[in-house]
Amino acid sequence: MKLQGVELRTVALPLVTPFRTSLGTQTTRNALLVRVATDEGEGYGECVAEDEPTYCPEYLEGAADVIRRFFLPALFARGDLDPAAVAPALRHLRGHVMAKSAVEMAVLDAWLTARGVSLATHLGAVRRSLAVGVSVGIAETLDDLLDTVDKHLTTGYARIKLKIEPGWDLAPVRAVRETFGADIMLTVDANTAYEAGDIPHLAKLDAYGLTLIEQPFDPDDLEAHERFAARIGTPVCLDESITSVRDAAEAIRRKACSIINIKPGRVGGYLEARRIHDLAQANGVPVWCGGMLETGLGRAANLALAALPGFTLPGDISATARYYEKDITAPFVLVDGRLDVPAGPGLGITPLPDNLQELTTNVEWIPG
Ligand code: OSB
Ligand code: MG
Repeated sequence: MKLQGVELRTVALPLVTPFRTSLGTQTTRNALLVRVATDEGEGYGECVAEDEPTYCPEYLEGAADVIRRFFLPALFARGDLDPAAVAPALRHLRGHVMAKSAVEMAVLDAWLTARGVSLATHLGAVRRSLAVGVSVGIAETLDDLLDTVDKHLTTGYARIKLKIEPGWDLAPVRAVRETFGADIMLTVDANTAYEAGDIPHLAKLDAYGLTLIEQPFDPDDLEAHERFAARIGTPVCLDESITSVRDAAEAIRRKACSIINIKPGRVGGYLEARRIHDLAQANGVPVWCGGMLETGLGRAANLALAALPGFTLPGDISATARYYEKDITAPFVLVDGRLDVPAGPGLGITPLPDNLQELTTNVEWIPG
């Protein structure tokens, strides 16, 4: 497949309600879309970098810049391109895993669409629909939180994840357990808001039957996660700390986690995500698919990945309506608490031209 040109497009999707985490409050999802044009047809990728480098070092404008300035010249220089060749062709360019993931995703979509194969089939999916979870932001009051959780449980979500931070941890978890009972699947995510000195405090979460505690400490601080995991009965899950299959191997070896959140963008793409899945499965470590408030494109691809056999916990792959009134694709709707895994060629979904146009804030065509 020969790359002929690439379109970089920024879209702005207003959130139905603000999303607050220990990292900040978000009211609009600005997303960078990568459309590759090739001699065999086109494909779409989504870059999950956010506006600011708070979750990770990448940010949206920086991702667009590194794709435009460094990735595309390297890829245009190649005569022939297939999905597995993208990461090796960009390996000499350090970091920028989210930007790399978006480009690889677009090439996967184009290449698989031309061959009539779905991403789910290509990755090795074993399920056609999935029970999914929802990530619940930090609320103003416990009553507001309980209303929100009630609404999500009524909608049919199979797992509730509460965002926590110092000052908003034990009380919200206790309130949700007391109100909705011991049977709901409940997890928490701190997005690195704690320090090793908080271990005795966080260990009190053991009383609430959580399925996992996600990323309490700094991405670099495997040591603190290791100590915490040794101290607490609740499984520790890593998100920000895992940016490659090598990181995953190290974290498993050191027992810094017993569950891994896999986000394709955070690890450089869907193919590396599958390698982490395979490694985790070989080590008996459950994985689940994290989310970055994706548009319908990223959501479609995440559903394909999460249909692999080792993804044994519900992912942060909520229905479109959880975040957006209007998306660039047709909405994903929860039916009996499940989302269908797209079965069509490539991502199995394409943007709706009118929605795309309405939500676009910037477009740039880069010829090969
Ligand atoms: O830590 O999982 C996270 C959103 C943005 C950045 C980081 C995270 C999240 C979420 C939301 O938890 C996941 C989603 O619903 O897409
Ligand atoms: Mg997380």
